Amino acid sequence: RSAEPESAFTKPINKKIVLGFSQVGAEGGWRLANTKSIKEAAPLANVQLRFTDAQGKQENQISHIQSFIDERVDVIAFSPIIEKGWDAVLHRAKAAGIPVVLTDRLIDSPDTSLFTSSIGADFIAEGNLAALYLSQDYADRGTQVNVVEIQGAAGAAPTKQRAEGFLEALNRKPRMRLVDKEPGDWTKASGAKAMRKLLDRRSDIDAVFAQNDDMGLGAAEVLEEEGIKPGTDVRIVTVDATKAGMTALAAGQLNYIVECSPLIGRQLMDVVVDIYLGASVSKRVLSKKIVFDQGMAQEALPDRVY
Ligand code: GYE
Repeated sequence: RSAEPESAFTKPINKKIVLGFSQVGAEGGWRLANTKSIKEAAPLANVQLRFTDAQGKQENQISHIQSFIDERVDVIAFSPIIEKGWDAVLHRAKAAGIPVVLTDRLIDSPDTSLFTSSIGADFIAEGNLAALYLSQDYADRGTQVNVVEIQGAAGAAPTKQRAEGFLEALNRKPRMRLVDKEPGDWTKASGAKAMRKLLDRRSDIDAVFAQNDDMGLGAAEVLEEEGIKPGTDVRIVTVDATKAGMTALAAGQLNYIVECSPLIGRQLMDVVVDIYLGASVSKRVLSKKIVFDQGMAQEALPDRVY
């Protein structure tokens, strides 16, 4: 289940294609697996990867992209830390004739000619599924269910779209109510901090939606410290399905995880090679997902590679 989608590797390409890639950072298990997947896929496709790590800062990503333009790489790819503020640098890439591929996250710009393709998950659907699976568990409950949300970093596509998708689906269920939310920054520590604040503000929390596993794990730890059993007294749903998340799910501390696969390296290289050769590529390439419950997590854990 966790293997990457099949593709025609190794690629029959005569020249090394130079790909400049700017990564978000190394904020957690998902990101590390994503980096590994991209680094492993590049040589299989005869792609020479210039990998840079923006350490969570947009200004770093913009200067990486500018250097890739100056070096005249064949293709630029990056995972935009936040949605806005890319137009100027991407116009320069376009003017230089260098195609751009977005990975994982998206940009918010009216000019869709600024990138050739984007590869990643449907964040709105992830949010929908998190709400719908959670509400299943309360189908028989007659009273209001108080749900809180721990969000990812402000301004990022998954933060906005997971929140949107979650609220939209939760609002379809009469007794489910989003009563409070707190921002995090995708890390376990930020999830713990957010959970503490939420518990300080109210004592009637039934369920938590954490926008990624790491933040959900931080929240679970805080609940535990407060004598509240995560997964039982307070139900938790998260997104990602990293090994750490799946371990906690299998142990009953989480209730559901919506998978968001970081293993998109091969899909990226396929698109890069196609663009380089001049073939037409899809504007949007979706990564795969499934939803895990506790039993499924136990089954899937032994083969989990990230
Ligand atoms: O869910 C989170 C990571 O952009 C989809 O970034 C990605 C998110 C992922 O920090 O764990």
